[in-house]
Amino acid sequence: MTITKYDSLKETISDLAVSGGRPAFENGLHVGRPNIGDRVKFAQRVDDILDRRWLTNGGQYVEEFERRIADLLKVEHCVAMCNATVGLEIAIRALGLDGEVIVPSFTFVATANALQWLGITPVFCDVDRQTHLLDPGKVEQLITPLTSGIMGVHLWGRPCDIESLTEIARRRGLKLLFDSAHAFGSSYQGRMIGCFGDAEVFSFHATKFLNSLEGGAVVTNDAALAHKLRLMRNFGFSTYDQTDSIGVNGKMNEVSAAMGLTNLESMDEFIAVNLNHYKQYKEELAGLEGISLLSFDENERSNYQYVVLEVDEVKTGISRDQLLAVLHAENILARRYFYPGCHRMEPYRTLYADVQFSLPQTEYLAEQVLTLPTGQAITPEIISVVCAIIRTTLKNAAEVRKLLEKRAAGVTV
Ligand code: T4K
Repeated sequence: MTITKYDSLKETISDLAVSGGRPAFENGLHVGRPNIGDRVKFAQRVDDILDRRWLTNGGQYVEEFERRIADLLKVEHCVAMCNATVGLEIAIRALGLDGEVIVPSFTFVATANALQWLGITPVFCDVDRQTHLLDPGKVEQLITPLTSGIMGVHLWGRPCDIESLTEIARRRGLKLLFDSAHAFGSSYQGRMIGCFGDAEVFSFHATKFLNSLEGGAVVTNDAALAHKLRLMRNFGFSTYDQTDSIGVNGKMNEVSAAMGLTNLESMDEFIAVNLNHYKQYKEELAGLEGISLLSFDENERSNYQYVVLEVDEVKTGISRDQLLAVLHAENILARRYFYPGCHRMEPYRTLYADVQFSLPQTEYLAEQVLTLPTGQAITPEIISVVCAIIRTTLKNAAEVRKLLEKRAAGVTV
């Protein structure tokens, strides 16, 4: 990654690419660049797969990947999937969810899509402004006779209020499923995420800190559910040529499992890198009025895979979107995950047009949050430049704002 300006930054507006300066990076600096473990080990595994000509359907690497995950998380059953979206769909179906399921809107759209795809109504619940996670008090208010379950999302790898959600689900006779796509390697009250609710679903997509190229897994302590998940993942086959139930193709292939296994061996290293990056961002952005970095509970394990910034426009003098425009001009491709919230995306915007009024915290956060690059592909030097650009922007907020507003109004500047 070529950095074009570092020593020369004087924190004046002319330094910024939005005002005609050179972009800080020659190429796009992405959020979600994959972490890659030992390439030699991966290549050996791929060779072995090719030599044995066993590419998918009950392969030995998938079985090993499942075993290793179950051991690591101390959960009874792990069922690897081709991705987390299909994992969610299979888990939802295997749990027998129907009618309405309560979910946050402040999440990746796959969470809601998995329900809607199966003809289940995602009932959008607001989140807590501090934690960004499902607000259990509000969950309770949304339960109706049609509600069959609650789906919590451990957004950014930070666990939901599992204790309260478990209590509500038990008391109201509801299923509890967790979309744990972000939370592999995180813990809650000292236990690894994966042991909670009726089941939890992980993503090992390329952009996750631990990837299997594409991939996912459903984990559960319920043996009967695990059996169902395995059948549904493989068209419903219970024997060589007989199906027991309806199923789809949700299988993980052997090359994905080889990548997952290889990356599992470097998992601690990836987390250490993320943690160092997180600490550096925190230190270099400290004291900037109106900018706050989402924190993690230091008594728990976290994967630190998302660096989440909240931009308070009133205090900074510049909106999140204006800061984003500045960063993009520098080739820093920060993302506004999870803007605008599922409820403002189709088909939900049309189907549930009024729901926005009951989601004030989601609406607020969707306008404030920005995620910054981290992971193995990022270096301390890169972070220093990203932070210098943010500091420069805030220091010159009024001027930058004026410039961007004029440009938006079509005035040549
Ligand atoms: N639930 C939650 C809460 C989730 O966040 C997700 C997925 C799911 C469920 C479903 O999991 P999967 O079915 O995917 O296993 C990306 C990912 O595709 C998605 O997996 C992830 N969450 C979501 C948060 O991010 P996009 O639409 O932002 O992807 P895209 O193509 O814009 O890529 C993101 C960035 O990563 C880009 O800046 C480019 C960079 N990138 C991406 C890939 C694939 C790379 O540098 N290399 C790569 O190979 O959804």
